[in-house]
Amino acid sequence: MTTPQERSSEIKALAHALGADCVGICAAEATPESRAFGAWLDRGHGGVMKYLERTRSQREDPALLFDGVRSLVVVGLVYHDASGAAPSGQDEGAARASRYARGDDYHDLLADRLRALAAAIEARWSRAFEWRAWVDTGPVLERVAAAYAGLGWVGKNTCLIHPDFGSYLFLGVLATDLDCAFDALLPDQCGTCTACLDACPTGAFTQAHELDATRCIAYTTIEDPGPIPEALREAQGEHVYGCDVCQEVCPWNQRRGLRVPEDPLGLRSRLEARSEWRAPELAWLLDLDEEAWRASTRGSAMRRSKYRGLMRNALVAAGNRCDPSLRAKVERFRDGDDSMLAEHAAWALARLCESDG
Ligand code: B12
Ligand code: SF4
Repeated sequence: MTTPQERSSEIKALAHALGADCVGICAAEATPESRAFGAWLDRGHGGVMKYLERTRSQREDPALLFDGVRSLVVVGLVYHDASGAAPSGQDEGAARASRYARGDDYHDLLADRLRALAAAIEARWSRAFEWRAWVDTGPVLERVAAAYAGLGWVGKNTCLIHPDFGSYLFLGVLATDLDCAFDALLPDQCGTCTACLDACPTGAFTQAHELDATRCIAYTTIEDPGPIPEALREAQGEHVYGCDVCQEVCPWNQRRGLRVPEDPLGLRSRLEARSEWRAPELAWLLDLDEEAWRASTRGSAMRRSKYRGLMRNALVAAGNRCDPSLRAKVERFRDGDDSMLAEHAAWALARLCESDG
């Protein structure tokens, strides 16, 4: 007869063997932080991300995930790339694409590991059990689950920070009906530091631990297919896909002792940046047609913005570059038949002209 403690230890060992860099287990139940999600939505901070609203009750209370659910096994996969965790020096002419999206799509990679974990658990105890595996897209607040599973603490930038690995860590959840022993919350180690809150280009934090997603560059450049609000365009700078600023400035991602775990299964190497995305040339981006975009984003999380969204983002970056040599590339969009891109191009051209004079 396996005790809950033994089961938890064995599940963790299996998860590590399958490539997880860290793993913890928490109860599938509501917490004060999961309950706070509804109020966040009611304040309008979720913007057009209607999928959050549709699964609101489950996000507020993981006991509603499915009948009989008891334990959430939360795994983390580190995605520091070869350049390390410190801010990447930007090459001349390069725009900025966030780290998480520069390599192969982490959703596929991690979801595959979670399915393998479920199969390994079934094999170990020779019986089927109820489970669901999610990476990002499931109706569960992964950071809250990760904190309760003892993987780290939720920083002021709202990211889950692991004490050894920092916050460049993908999360995935295997929800099960198994009876497990649970891990404990770790202490919050942000102290008095406010580097992330101070550095956010768009002022997206309403307070420590709370983000108005509609102001975040990850939202405006990826999640929202509509126009970038004019008031946020200048602050977007040269970010063309998401943003890492509130993580780059975090001392927990910069310190010397930051660990990059071994990669025996070659998972992390698949997350490493593809050469064209490490420091994407703005001129190259503006020249991309849809077919070339499709080729260079095959199997990448970068598909989410769609071609049109990436071009919109690149036009804003061009407007912020003030480089007259980009004019002809931007004019292509002003004269095209997509009215949203034409408007962004006109905005950029007005700023390119300013830099001429
Ligand atoms: C919607 C979403 C977004 C939105 C909103 C983010 C936000 N901060 O609210 C946008 C598009 C802006 C976004 C941006 C990014 N995202 Co995102 N996103 C999600 C998603 C799908 C849902 C998150 C959500 O529900 N947000 C609503 C708020 C209210 O929830 P929350 O952020 O989880 O906030 C909770 C905590 O702050 C917590 N909390 C606060 N204080 C305390 C204290 C304690 C003790 C505890 C326990 C909890 C706690 O309680 C809040 C809930 O009430 C998750 C995947 C998932 N299913 O969870 C990924 C996820 C959070 N994103 C992720 C990533 C990588 C990013 C980006 C780095 C991508 C990028 N480079 O562009 C940025 C980071 C920006 C930032 N500072 O958050 C990772 C985070 C990994 C990590 N180590 O934290 C996740 C988990 C995806 C994954 N599977 O790996 N994202
Ligand atoms: S990802 Fe960038 S825009 Fe979003 S909260 Fe962090 S610093 Fe601000």
